Amino acid sequence: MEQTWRWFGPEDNVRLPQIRQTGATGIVTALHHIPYGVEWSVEEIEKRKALISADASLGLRWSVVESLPIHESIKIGKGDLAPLFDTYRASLRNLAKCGVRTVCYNFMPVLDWTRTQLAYALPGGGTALRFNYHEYVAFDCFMLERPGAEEGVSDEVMAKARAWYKASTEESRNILLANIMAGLPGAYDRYDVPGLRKMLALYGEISREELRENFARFLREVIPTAEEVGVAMCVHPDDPPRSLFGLPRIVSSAEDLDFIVKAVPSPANGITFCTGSLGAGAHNKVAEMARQFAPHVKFAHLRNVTKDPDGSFMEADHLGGDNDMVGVVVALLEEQKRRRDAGNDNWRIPMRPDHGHELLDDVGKPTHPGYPIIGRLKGLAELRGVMQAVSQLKGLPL
Ligand code: CS2
Ligand code: MN
Repeated sequence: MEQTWRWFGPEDNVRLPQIRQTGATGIVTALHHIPYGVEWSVEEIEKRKALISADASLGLRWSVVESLPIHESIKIGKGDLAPLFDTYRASLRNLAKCGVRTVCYNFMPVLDWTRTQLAYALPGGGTALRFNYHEYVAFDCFMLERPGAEEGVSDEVMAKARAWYKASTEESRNILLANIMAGLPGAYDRYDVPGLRKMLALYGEISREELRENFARFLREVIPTAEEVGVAMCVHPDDPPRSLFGLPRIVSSAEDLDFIVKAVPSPANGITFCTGSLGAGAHNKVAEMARQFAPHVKFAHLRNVTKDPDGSFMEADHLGGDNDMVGVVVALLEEQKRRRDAGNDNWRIPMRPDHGHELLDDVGKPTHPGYPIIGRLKGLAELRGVMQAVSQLKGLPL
């Protein structure tokens, strides 16, 4: 697999030579300064490419775009969408012209990944990201005051949520809001409570079927262009893989992935297999899903989670947690062999350690939540060991 590393661009505190030291050779990045819905010009793409290859001795290349964001209007499915589809297609053409051919994106309404706690203390020091279901419920019911928020919440969780809220201070409520908003990595849009209410109102009572249809429409609009110019689009799953704030999420299960790949069958209509996002849902068996969807996987995010029975979860060590990481690696390496044997030159799947813990010298350093260097370095090193062992024992190409 191609070992890659997410780099937020020139503003990232992690520098390219440091990335090389982790052993990664592929860079995963995006033009975060370009607002959603604006075309990525060849000039801007070339500028970023030039930064990545400025020091040829590092041997880095721009392997994957993460993300080329989809404008909310496309997800909502209202308004004059034609110019937005045009722009998206133009950006794909420009990326292809510059040789960047794997594009990750997501179709999560309003929020990207969502956590309630960014610095859960680990034994011996260091921190992890957590999603505490009762804190999410407290936010939804008592801060956002969303009508219907209490539906489906057990009495036990509701009691914990109420207790959290009762004991909260203005400061702890503000921290919770900021934590929930932190999952828009690289994006600078953050909502406050009234702003979030306004965004949710734009979606109104959108149903799962409507959101799915808006997604299928997006695929019908852009996949033929992606296929024509040789770009693989790969949708990132919802994190967590369940409805949030009353909004449906439609990239959360095997059934969802099946709907997506069948909506517009094409080699350009692929999946980002994110084990941490999918694995946060008790309904997802990630190794099984990796085997089922292997032919569609164009990019892999490898990390792990530990789930609690109430729906809370925490980001675990990359090889710890509830998900069968070795099983996923086996499935992906087998898929690589299948592609290579079928004569596909581009058989190697880019992978990256997704989030990592904040550890050692990283503690207290400003980074994008989830993206400290040492925790990701540790994750990558562990994953590299698994890949090497599986490859050697099963005779599969690395
Ligand atoms: C990422 C996602 O940090 C993360 O968990 O995997 O935020 C991902 O970048 C987007 O959802 C992709 O569009
Ligand atoms: Mn991910």
